[in-house]
Amino acid sequence: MEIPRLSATSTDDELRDALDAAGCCLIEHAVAAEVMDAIAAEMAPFTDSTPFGNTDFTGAGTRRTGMVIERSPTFREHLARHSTILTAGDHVMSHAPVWVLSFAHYFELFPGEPNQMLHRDTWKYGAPPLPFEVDVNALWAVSDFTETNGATRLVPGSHLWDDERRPGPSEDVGAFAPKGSVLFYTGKVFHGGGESSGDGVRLAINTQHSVGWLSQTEQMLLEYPPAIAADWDDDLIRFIGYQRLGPALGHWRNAEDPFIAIEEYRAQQS
Ligand SMILES: O=C(O)CCC(=O)C(=O)O
Ligand SMILES: [Fe+2]
Repeated sequence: MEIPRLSATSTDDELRDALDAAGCCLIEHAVAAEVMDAIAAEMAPFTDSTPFGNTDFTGAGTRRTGMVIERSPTFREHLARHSTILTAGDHVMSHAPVWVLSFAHYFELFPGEPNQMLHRDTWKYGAPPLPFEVDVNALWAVSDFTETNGATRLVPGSHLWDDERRPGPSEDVGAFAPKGSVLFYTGKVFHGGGESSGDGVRLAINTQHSVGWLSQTEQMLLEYPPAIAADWDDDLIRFIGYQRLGPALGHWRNAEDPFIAIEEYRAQQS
């Protein structure tokens, strides 16, 4: 199976259908290349001090820089709540009362990096597999994703596999895409970073989105306390976790809505 390819003018139904059928989808030119250049420029001052990966999985040729939501105003404005993210999340996690942004990191994959092990992102939970999807993730092409610079490999359709099945040697396909594109894949889709044989640094932002009743991949409220987050759009602030996370989840103080922490901080500042 191929990765379904859509464009910026494709419909929400086409995105939903692609995610149902393949568990993944590439949307070419979802944002302008200039948006990605601005993000790369905003992240550049922070990357030199980021350590390279120290496991086969995280990759000795890959740097993953965090705090993207604070460090990149352009990410906040153009990517974090992009309409395709909202469509994909609402669709894949339609069973959940709430879903949130769980992770946003800036990935630099350098020449010489080998293939990452094909995996399902749900393995991060270390929990028994669930019969339904609990997350949908995205890789934003901050540079082109090419055959030689480490474009992600995916196994379209593998979201429907049983838990024991593993990809065969030729079941994965490359997500080649121009800068500005976004690749979606559900938590159950087998995928992994590709091998880079030396064609510049592949730049990407990985965002992960999960149901409110699971731990976020990042400790978002610790990273972005009210003193940092209060300046942002209310929708984004709720999206990182300042909200009730289920019918009786996510309490703050006397079972209050955590967004009140933002409102109180704003009141103190004014
Ligand atoms: O860098 C990539 O293309 C994929 C990375 C990935 O899947 C992961 O780290 O979970
Ligand atoms: Fe992954």
